[in-house]
Amino acid sequence: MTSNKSVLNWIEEMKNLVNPDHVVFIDGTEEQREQLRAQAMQTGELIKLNQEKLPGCYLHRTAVNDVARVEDRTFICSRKQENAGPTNNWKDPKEAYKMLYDIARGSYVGRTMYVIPYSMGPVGSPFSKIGVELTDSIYVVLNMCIMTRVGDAVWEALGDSEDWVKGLHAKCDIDSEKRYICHFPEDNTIISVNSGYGGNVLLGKKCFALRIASYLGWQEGWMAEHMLILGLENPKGEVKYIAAAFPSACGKTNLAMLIPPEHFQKQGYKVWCVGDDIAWMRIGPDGRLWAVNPENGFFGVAPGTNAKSNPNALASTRQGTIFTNVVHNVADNTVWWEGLDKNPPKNAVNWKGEPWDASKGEKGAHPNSRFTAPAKNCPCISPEFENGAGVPISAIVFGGRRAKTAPLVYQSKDWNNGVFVGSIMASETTAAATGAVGVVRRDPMAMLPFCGYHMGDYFQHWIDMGKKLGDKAPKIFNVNWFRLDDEGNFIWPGFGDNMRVLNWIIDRCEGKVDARETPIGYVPYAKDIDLSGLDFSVETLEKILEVDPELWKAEADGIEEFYQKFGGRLPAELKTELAGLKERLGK
Ligand code: GTP
Ligand code: SPV
Ligand code: MN
Repeated sequence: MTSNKSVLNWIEEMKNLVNPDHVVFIDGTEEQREQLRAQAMQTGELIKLNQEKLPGCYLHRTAVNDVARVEDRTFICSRKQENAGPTNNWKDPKEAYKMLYDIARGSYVGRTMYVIPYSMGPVGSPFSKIGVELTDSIYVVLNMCIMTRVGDAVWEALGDSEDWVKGLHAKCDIDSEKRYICHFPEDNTIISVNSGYGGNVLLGKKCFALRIASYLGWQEGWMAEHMLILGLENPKGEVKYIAAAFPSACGKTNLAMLIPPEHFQKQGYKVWCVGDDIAWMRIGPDGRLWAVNPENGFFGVAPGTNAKSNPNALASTRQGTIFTNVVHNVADNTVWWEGLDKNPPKNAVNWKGEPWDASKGEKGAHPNSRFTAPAKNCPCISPEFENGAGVPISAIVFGGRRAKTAPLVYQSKDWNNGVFVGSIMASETTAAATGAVGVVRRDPMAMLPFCGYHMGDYFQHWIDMGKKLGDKAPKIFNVNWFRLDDEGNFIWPGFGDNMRVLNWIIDRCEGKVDARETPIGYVPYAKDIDLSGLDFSVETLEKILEVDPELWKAEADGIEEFYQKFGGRLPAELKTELAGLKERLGK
């Protein structure tokens, strides 16, 4: 418990609003978690899985209308509309509070208010930040206990400080018409109503660690990014760190935990996972950029995860994990999803809770079904995972799903050009958010749904960070694992083989390889990507390294149109970069 006045006053205020029958403080102990699991099993909120095969694992199903983030119902409630910028939905904070309080009023009657004190980053580290989430969902409590550091130690670290983030979550009736995910960056406040889906309700994650934190980072001179962090160890035992931003369901968890192809393993290469979704980055005392993963677990996409594509993620889910919206294999009380193996269970229940027969062609797991797994389960978790000072970043990598246009990998010319490369990112949409899937949209730095302020100011912040970093700035790259052939198949094998590209990236950072200059940046010579042990021809590699000037001319038009949105808040440096690209393309 806490005696922090700012916390107690706010809890009192919220209690009066939502009117719970009981209030329970989450203390972080296993005993309390076990009690909550027992309660959730009684109501059907959780299904206990086969404890021999999956110890400590549970299955949960969300409401069928509540399976992904809702970007059209997510709002940045800055006092001035212009500060939310053209890429965010905005509501006036006064009106938003009134609307949300009207929805949440009395909604905890007959329910319990759980008070979750949590730390983003190791508890007590100077770079960590504290939040308090109020929720009426045991599922949220148990997920937060995996995804963040929860418990009494957090109250101790907070002391009587007023520097913490308020989060109110109310399930209400899971009414999708009254679902709102609202952020008040100037008040350090988040309110989420009428949802029970992870990204909308685990308020430490996208709401705090990206939307609120990106705003705080802008104010305080650091960066909160939608990035994985990995360490690449070479045969000499040297580890270089890479941070990479890909949009939702575009391969961060997979890359963060990759297992190098045998040829590289034998030489002694190894990948260490520091984080799979979010990076908080600051300039360290040595002038370099240092990154921390503020989370404590993985909220990963289940479909496609298997012993070949991502054995480390699969291993992470074998104990203490909550599965959401996957198939229930009733025969042995385990779980299944598309792409786990080629043997869908016979006696099974789909993500909606209905009897399911794979042979009828309908998917059993929701495409955005997820696992919530403790980071410490991951066989390749980095020894630096708990290090509050973070790890020094050598390279920043952007990437997305592009069937054409973007080559397998290229390097930007310098920091400002790299910010340009990040700002023009485009990717096909996925099932991680509601709405159409497979439509190409601009998603700058993979932050389109997560930037808590004006995207033009965000670009400027990136430019300014580069000025401060000077020649210690990480090198910036772009990758695309998703080029398609004429039949619609992925050309590049991806997954573990992406290691071959990471090696080129590190070699470039160390000035060890030459590259070919193109209008968009530096592209590898095919001979410099090590294809040993892979059945993949140099000709095909050359094809996916091509930069087609005609496609890029059309791309430049698209960028120009996109940039117009930002008006006077588009940094002059990015206008210069666009002009430079057009000139190099002969436009
Ligand atoms: P969020 O958790 O939503 O932020 O997603 P993420 O970026 O962590 O994506 P994740 O690693 O879970 O990958 C999502 C899907 O992308 C997986 O189901 C894979 O099928 C696919 N994927 C990941 N890496 C590759 C790759 O290298 N090549 C191909 N073709 N597909 C990939
Ligand atoms: C994403 O959509 O980028 C995720 C999952 O990582 S969620 O927590 O729903 O945002
Ligand atoms: Mn994500």
